[in-house]
Amino acid sequence: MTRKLAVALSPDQLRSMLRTMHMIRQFDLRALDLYREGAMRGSTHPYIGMEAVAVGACAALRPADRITSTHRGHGHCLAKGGDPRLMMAELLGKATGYCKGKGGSMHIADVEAGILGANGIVGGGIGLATGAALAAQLAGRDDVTLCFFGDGALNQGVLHESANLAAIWKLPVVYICENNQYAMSARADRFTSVPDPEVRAKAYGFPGVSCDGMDVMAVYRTVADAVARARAGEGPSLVVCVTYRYFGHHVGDPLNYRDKAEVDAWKTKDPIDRFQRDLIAHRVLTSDEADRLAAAVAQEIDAAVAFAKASPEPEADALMEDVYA
Ligand SMILES: Cc1ncc(C[n+]2csc(CCOP(=O)(O)OP(=O)(O)O)c2C)c(N)n1
Repeated sequence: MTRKLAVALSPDQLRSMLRTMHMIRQFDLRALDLYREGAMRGSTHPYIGMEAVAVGACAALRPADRITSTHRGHGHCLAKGGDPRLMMAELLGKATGYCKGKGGSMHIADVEAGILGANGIVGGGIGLATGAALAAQLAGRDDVTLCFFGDGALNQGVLHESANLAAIWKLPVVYICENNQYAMSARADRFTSVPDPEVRAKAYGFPGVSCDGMDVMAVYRTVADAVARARAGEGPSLVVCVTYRYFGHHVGDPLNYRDKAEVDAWKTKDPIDRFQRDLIAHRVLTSDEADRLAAAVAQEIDAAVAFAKASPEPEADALMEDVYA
């Protein structure tokens, strides 16, 4: 039996979501290669395995809506419409990158596209998202801000202060906790007081729900409800997406804190395979079309890497440009 698809989404939108999930996976696989071959400095935190969260959540948005992201931010950026060429150039520290090569993987932002920035500070996006929602409310706009953060950030004090204010002022923000089971090498059940952190929303007087973060349609439906509520002026929500990262915390993680059987068990729920199977079963695309779509994404990633590699380094004179407003 096939599972229900979201009626609110057209076949074109569903195909585009599958395409973006492939894009995120291939982008991050390539980022790992670039790091290992020495083309990239700093670090990279792969989003692989978690694609359904960013794509399902951003499918519930309008172009004028905003997001804040995390240190694991490539997926959020691509799901909100980020250009893989400018992202790849930023990873390689090139002048053509989103931040002219000064930000790198953890600071990609495109304010005009509503991507208010990745963030190296755990929980750093929470205050920004709440402020963006306040700005929208004060300006009388009806845009909504999605705030992505991890299960580790769930215990940062800024969430308490922000959630309380957002509740009092009924701000149009949706807090999306990506529970990928670990914060660095620590298991979420060892540092979070409750197994189902969505219950914490009750303390602020707004809804808290969890969903299967390996199922893009489940994420879409859950976040779409929260976004509709926020847009209608009814205030914030907390959505916990239960998911998993297939790779280490970052590219250099020795991964000595979890066993292969656990990883293999999560991979049987792979969000891309699952969505692709559902779309084929619902005749949204054929399996040949799915193969062609993945191949076209691979070409786009190749082109992004070629663009980044051929781009110039920033000039030394530009060092202080854009640093102070
Ligand atoms: C304020 C702050 N504390 C600690 C760190 C170091 N640090 C970087 S990522 C990370 C784990 C974050 O875990 P989580 O929020 O669950 O996100 P995930 O990496 O699982 O996506 C930590 C502790 C940091 N960058 N910022």
